[in-house]
Amino acid sequence: MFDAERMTTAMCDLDEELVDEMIDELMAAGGVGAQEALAACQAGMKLVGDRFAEGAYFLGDLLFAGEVMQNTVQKLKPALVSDRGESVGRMILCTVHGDLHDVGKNIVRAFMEAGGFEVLDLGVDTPVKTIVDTAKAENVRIVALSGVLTLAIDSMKETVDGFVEAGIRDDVKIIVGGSFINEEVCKATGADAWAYYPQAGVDMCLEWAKG
Ligand code: B12
Repeated sequence: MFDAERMTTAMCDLDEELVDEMIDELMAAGGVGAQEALAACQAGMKLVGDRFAEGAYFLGDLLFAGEVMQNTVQKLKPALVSDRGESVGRMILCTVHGDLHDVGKNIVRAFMEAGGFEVLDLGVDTPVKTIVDTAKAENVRIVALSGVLTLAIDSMKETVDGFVEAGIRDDVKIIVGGSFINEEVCKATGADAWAYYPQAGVDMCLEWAKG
């Protein structure tokens, strides 16, 4: 049976070898428990962040943790998401300006693509103007914003305001997501919805895509 606690500890200790070994073993056995493994890795990343905040880890450790997590997600991907094979529409996804974190965004992208969306991924630290201009130029009606820094709340609000100023707020649906997002934060940003779990985000966007 998959040992979630061991996985969390391995991720938190940045024991790349053990993380790889456990994920390879799980995938070789058919990928059963992939969702649980992802959650265990995320819990490990949270502890990495705590160690950084306490001064026990440094920026290089965060970077390395990000790489290990990205690799892990790539390996788990086939077991996490199943491709619908049909396009349900296009959407914009990005990390908001001031925020360079993209591990979570990339996981969301994988889920959105598996849900049938063609994702215009604008990357990280994305200026409001880029998002609004792309939505206009590409006639995209669904926008998903990611962020994990506290300052991302302001950036999300500025992005929503950017759509208001451009006179197209009513033409788009905006969903925000990230580690600190909740109902209250969502309201403060002026977004239409929020989600923590990528699949919940997909379900919301699928509703919107139906029109
Ligand atoms: C790895 C990491 C980094 C890496 C990022 C590498 C990369 N390619 O992304 C690097 C080294 C670049 C980094 C830099 C910094 N970091 Co950093 N980082 C982390 C760490 C340890 C893990 C983040 C992560 O990848 N988590 C795993 C993913 C899978 O989880 P997730 O991002 O939450 O995403 C999930 C959900 O939130 C959701 N989701 C995410 N987006 C969306 C969007 C939608 C639409 C939906 C539906 C869902 C959704 O789905 C995802 C999958 O389940 C966190 C710790 C933490 N607690 O988060 C700190 C953390 C976020 N970092 C922090 C800090 C302070 C920094 C720096 C300021 C450090 C510095 N002194 O320079 C810089 C900021 C750089 C910048 N301007 O962005 C703080 C933030 C504090 C705050 N309140 O703002 C944290 C919390 C660490 C801490 N405890 O102090 N970091």
